[in-house]
Amino acid sequence: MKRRKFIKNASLTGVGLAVGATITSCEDKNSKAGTKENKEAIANLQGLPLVIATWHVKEATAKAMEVLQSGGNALDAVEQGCRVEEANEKGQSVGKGGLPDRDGNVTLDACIMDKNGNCGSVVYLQNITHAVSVARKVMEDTPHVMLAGEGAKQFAISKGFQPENLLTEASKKAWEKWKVEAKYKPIINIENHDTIGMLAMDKNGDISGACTTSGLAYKMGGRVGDSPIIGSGLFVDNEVGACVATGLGEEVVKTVGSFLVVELMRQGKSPQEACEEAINRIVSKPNSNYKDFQVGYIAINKKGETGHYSIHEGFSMTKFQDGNNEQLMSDFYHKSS
Ligand code: SD4
Repeated sequence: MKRRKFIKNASLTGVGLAVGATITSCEDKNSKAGTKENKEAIANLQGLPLVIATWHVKEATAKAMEVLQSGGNALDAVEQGCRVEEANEKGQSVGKGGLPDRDGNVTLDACIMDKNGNCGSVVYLQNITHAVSVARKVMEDTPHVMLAGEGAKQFAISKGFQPENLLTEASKKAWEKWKVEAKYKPIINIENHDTIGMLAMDKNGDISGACTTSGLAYKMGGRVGDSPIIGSGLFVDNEVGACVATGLGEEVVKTVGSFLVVELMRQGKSPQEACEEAINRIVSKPNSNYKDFQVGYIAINKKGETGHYSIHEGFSMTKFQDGNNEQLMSDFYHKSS
């Protein structure tokens, strides 16, 4: 990963408030959220719209920003932004071209969540590139939250998605090489990673999020990670903020990571503090082998402040705000080898 610059700690440039405007703090949110005063404060926010995403995905954030600038809402933005990476065959941890499981099957996990707390998710989806859009259809067109495997695929086809082979030649070759030794060891940090989690705040101050991945390379057949699990891979509470996770999903699920980050922000922590605390929960577990795996979080609060933090060096967040689309290297927990 090319490290243009190391921007330590949180991005402190939250959404600016117009003179005289006040905004409900996380601490007293319960009493004021949804009030006329709060709505007026949000209407005065500057620095919107705003998009953040895991890893170095400037084309995806640019697409999301384009949607927002042309009047689209945060939900449309995160869906469209994630689709860019799903369609990118070079990205080997999401959508088409994703690395397969140990049996050679590419299986996708994705979810999406809107400002009203509605959500949709697909797990173990095969042969459909745009898992995030199928997740949105689950949210909008079914009474369910989650569809899995063949049911998810048939639902997608019934909605007009075209089945296709997602295993590209490059990913097939990588899998064949892996099969020679067939050692299963989660990779600690993947350079130029592209499993994508995205959060957007539109001009009205409303937040939505999405997450899409082909999961861990060479995972066991049937394995599902954190990414499609609401509260683990993604959580949005439009009155507080939102969080999305990346890295070793099993560890995120065990601590319900994204929900934890949002609840910490509800209690008054900044997005940066909340991400750091959620990483601390993982690394401070008894007998944690955190030296062997990576987890990263990005978060946004209702003031438009953002945070990002990981266990190991190498994680980054892409942020698009006020015309700047930039990759920000994350601070990290494990400083010495
Ligand atoms: C998973 N969390 O399936 C995903 C993979 C990922 O960075 O995000 N890798 O566990």
